[in-house]
Amino acid sequence: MSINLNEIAKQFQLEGVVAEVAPLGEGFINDTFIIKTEGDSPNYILQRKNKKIFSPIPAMMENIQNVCLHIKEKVVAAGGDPMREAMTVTPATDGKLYFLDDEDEYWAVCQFIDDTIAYEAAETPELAYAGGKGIGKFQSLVADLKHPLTDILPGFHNIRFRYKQWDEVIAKDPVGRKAEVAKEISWIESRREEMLDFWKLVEDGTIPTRVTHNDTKVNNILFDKKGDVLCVIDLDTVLNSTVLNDFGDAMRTYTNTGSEDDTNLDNVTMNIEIFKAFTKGYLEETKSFLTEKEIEYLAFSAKYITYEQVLRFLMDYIDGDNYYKTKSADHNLIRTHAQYKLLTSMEEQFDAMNAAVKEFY
Ligand code: GN1
Ligand code: MG
Repeated sequence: MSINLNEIAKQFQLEGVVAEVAPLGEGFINDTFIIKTEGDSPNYILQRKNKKIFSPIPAMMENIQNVCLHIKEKVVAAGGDPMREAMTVTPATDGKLYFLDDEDEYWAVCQFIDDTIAYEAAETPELAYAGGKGIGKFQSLVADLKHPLTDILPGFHNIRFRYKQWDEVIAKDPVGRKAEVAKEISWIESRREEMLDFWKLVEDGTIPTRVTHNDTKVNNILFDKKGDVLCVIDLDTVLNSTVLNDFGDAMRTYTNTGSEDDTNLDNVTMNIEIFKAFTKGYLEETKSFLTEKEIEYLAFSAKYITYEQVLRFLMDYIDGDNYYKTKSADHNLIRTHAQYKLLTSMEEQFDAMNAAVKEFY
C-alpha cells in the first residue's frame, strides 16, 4: 500500500502522540491497523472501510455512532464504564465520522480498549456461555434504539437475495469454474426450498425484525481478563434484521471444532457442548423478549447461517474471488468444503440442538 498511514492517522482527533501505525488482524473485508500512541494516551483502531461492500460509508458510520451512543447511555445508567463497555468512535479533525483520502478511500477510527482479549476460538463452555450472554445483552441493549438504521448492506443475510446473486453468477460462470464444482452446487440446490421457507417467515413478519449485529463471530467480542464480556465490536453490519442471524453466525464460529478454512475436514464438527453453553447464556439475556417463533427457529438459524456461508464462499469462488480476501486460488473452495462439513455436522445433531434450546428456554 503506497499510503502514508501516519498522515491518515493525523486526520483524526487523537489524544497523545502517534508512536506507530501497524497492521492488525486478518479481516476479510476491511484493512485494519492499530495506532499506538506514546505514554498513557489511548491506542486506536484505524480501518480503511471497504466501500465496494458497505455503501454508503458515511451512513454506515452514522449507524455505528448511533448504536455506540445508545449503548453508552445505558451503560452509564447502569453505573458501568462507557469507555470500556461500549465502542467509541473517534471523529476526524473536521468532526466527520470518517476521513476521505485523495484516492476516494474512506478511513475511520475507534478507540482501542486496553486489557481485553478477543478469542479466535471458543475453547471452553465457560467462554461460550459468556459469549452467549454478551450477544444476548447486546441485543437487549439495542432493542429500544429509536434512531432508524440505514440499510447499507441490502439483502445481507437474506437468502432470497443471495439466490438472486447466485443464479446470476451460475448463469454467467465468469471464470469457467462451474463445471468443476457440480457436486458443491448440488449441496446448495438441494436445500433451497428449506432455506426459503424459513426466510418467508421473516418476510411476512412471523419472525420479527430487530436491531441486530450480523457478524457475531467469536473474535468480535472483547472479554476482560476475568473472562467476562466487555463489549461487542465490529459494528459495520448493524442492521434491522432477525436476531436469528446473530445467534446463527455465533454458532457457526463458536461450535466449530476446526477452522473456517480447515483443509483437514476431520477437524471440523459441531461441538454440542459449546452449543449448549452459548444457548444457555444467550437465553438468560433474551428469553424475556424473544417470541416463541424466534425460539422455535433458534437451532435452525445455526444451519441457516452456515449454509449461507457455504453459498457465499462457493459463489465467490465461481465468480473469480471478488468479494473475500483469499490466500490461494482455491481458498474460497477450501472454505466452502470446511463450512459444508460443519453444516452436515449440525444437520446430524439437529435434534440435540433443539433439545438444548428447550432445556434453557
Ligand atoms: C466477513 O470481514 P469479516 O471477517 O468481519 C463477512 C462476514 C462473513 C465473514 C466470514 C461484511 O467478515 O459476513 O461471515 O467474513 N462480512 C461481510 O468469516 O461480508
Ligand atoms: Mg466484520
